[in-house]
Amino acid sequence: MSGNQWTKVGYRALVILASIASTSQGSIQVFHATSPSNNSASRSSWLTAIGQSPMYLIDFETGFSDGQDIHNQTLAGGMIVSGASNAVATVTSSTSSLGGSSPLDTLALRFDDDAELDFFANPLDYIAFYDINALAPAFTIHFVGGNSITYNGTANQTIPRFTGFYRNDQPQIERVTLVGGRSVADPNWGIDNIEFGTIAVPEPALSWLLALGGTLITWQRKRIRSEGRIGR
Ligand SMILES: [Ca+2]
Ligand SMILES: [Ca+2]
Repeated sequence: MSGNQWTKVGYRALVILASIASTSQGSIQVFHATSPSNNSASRSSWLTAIGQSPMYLIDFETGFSDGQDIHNQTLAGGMIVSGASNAVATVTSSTSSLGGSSPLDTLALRFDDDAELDFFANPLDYIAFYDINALAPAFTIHFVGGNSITYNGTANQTIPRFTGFYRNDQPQIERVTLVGGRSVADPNWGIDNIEFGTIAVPEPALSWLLALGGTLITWQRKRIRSEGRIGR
């Protein structure tokens, strides 16, 4: 190739790199295990993206009882699981009500026939679930301000599968709708280990105080120098 052709190749590579950078920056990030053996790696990538340990974990192990209906109850972090009028959101240890699959640890949340359940919480920066024996769950992420995106999970009828979301530079997440169950001819499924929270940003007042402190120190040093107390 001539020098001119190499220049064109280099330019195209730059354009491609720029487009990759812009797409990764401008949209929500989804971490979905491509196979159950990929759960741990997917969750690690999700943790790296959010940059912290999740603020809240609801794993249904402590403070819940087998058979407890949590539909419309307020859980840790203000989480409310809601849905259609016939919604069933019951804590279970039964593998038969999870299509033969086991909860993570002892207890999980069983959805049964529900076509749709909504997870409401205070606006969130990140949220993750393990779906259990779900044929093809669809996650719709609703952002503050009204926009939403839908992500279709892949079939997993055996081992729980991790799916995590990080809003990136999208508005905060105010609701997640999970659709599965009877609507995809899969009456037995559930979820476990809901992890969610917000990412703390520095308090404006604190940033302002730090800036003011820096200015005062600089001013004090200048004053001391001008008075000849240091630098001789
Ligand atoms: Ca559990
Ligand atoms: Ca199932």
